[in-house]
Amino acid sequence: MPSTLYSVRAFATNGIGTGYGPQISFTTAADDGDGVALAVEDAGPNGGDGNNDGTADSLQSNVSSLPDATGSGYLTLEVGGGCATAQAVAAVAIGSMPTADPFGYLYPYGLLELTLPCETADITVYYHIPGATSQVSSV
Ligand SMILES: [Ca+2]
Ligand SMILES: [Ca+2]
Repeated sequence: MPSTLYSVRAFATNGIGTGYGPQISFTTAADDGDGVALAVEDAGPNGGDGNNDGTADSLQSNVSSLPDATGSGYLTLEVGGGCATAQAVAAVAIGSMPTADPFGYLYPYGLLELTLPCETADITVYYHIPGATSQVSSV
């Protein structure tokens, strides 16, 4: 969603007439479209730049920083490889998997769910978890 200018003004009417409050205007920040609230990304690791590329993740539709589903810390998801954006990014608990993992893997920091508007992508996940080794995975 692009940034949007809003103007609001309060008014009250009684038997004497109508009184108006001051007009107040504010501009909403542009949403980068990845499904993670700007404030959540801005509160992320490294001053809101979880992939440490020098640009706030809240300005990058292909980078999402959000708390993991277990409350352990933040995860940063980075989409590349010709896919320019991730959508509807969310941290989900392992219990939300439709079927049990047939390989028996453990997911100590839950799962990330996302929608990609492309067929293939390189996905990197950065783990910002106290006591955990930062890990990069590409699929
Ligand atoms: Ca970044
Ligand atoms: Ca983002």
